[in-house]
Amino acid sequence: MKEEEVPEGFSRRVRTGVPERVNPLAAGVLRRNSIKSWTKPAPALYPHQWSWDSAFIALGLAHVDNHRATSELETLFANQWATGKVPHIVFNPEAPPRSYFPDAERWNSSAISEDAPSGSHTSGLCQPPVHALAVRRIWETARGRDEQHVARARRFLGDNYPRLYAWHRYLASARDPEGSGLVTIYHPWESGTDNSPRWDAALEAVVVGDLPPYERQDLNHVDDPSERPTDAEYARYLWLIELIKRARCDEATIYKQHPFLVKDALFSAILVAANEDLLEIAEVAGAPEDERVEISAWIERGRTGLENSWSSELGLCLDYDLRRDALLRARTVAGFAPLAAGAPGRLESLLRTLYSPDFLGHPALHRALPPSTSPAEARFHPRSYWRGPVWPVLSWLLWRWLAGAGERAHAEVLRRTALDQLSEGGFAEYFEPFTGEPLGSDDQSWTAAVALDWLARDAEP
Ligand code: 9WN
Repeated sequence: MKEEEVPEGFSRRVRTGVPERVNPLAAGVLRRNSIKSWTKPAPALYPHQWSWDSAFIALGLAHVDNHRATSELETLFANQWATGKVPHIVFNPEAPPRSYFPDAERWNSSAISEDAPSGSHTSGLCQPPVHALAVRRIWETARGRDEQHVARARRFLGDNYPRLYAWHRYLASARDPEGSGLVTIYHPWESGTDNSPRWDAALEAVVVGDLPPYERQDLNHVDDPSERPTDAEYARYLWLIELIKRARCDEATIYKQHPFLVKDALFSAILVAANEDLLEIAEVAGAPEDERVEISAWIERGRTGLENSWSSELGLCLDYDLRRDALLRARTVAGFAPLAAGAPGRLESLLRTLYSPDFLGHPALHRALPPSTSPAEARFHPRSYWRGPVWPVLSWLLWRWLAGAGERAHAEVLRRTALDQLSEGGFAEYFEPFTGEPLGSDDQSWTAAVALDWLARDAEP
């Protein structure tokens, strides 16, 4: 058996439990999910290209195949909208029929909006902007190699800086006309944490109208429907898409009449971190001074926005429902978002919350890894998607933020614990927090990708 080959049943549980085995196995997952120049998030459940998945995938690939990492992002950015928006899904024309819903036909974006790319099919939503983090990782890993790698990466940064800048400018303007420093989302799918209790109150206010018929495909790919959002949630998800299509994806129209309009703290924090990386990329790419000044202003505005989202009562930051003019009260991992911006003045409170029994200090946790929703939340569910399970990509974000905030010892313990989880449970999409049972899809690409990034730390001096 070659190193990266996975015997039957092996993907659910990496039986050896030896962390050194994780590296070739993770690279193997990415190789098997790879289609030409991009990577499926999962073998069957997600047959198209997803935006923030691809960013994480590129970040992991940077360690094993820098060139393939660049093509992952280039394929995604080739489908950028005229507004600068990077679509949340680029549909794969070769995906098996009826494999994912809503599909390209249901979205029909190029027919409804002139801003959509005409030669391909994309969704009309977007997802958190992890891309600049990946581009920076591509640069860092190339710098450790020969001249040729450095020259190619420099070219890649130069070619792609304008696309990243346009993407971030879109988020700072169309998605924040108030200048609050916080990004507005139009759909829970834009948050990437779809059925998180973060969105319950805002979603409950959405009254579903006449929906064209549809058939869910996602339930065919998991063992148990409780691991996925409910039918009631799906009806609302699809109704919101219907409304966005009726608005022809026009931002001003959506802003005026859409029933789900929410300031997303996690998305906004990722944007702050991504803008910090964009500044570095701008430097390498020799970007104009006025653009660098603008990016710095976005960072400052983002920090202020996060500070204004702070809840002293919960020791976390919260999302904000623009339609009902109300904070969305939920204890979820997203509440640690200010850490992404260095958490000035809030670090102590955030660490207290993080290590309290509401999160990592919960006595029943299988491992001290962040449950997506606090077990102390009434709406917590240990098997249901973003309502409780541990998601390795969120552990990765928390790890990076802790390290960035100077909490290196905490970050290191988190990294090792997260690797132990993968070595025991394989590259699942998410994990039951009390038993460690792998849930959702097997062989999830971004889980493998963050493992590669974590393991690369072992090689560092
Ligand atoms: C809807 C691909 C995506 C992730 C999201 C995750 C899930 C899609 C779905 O899968 O969302 O976009 O069908 O449930 O919630 O974060 O990008 O892995």
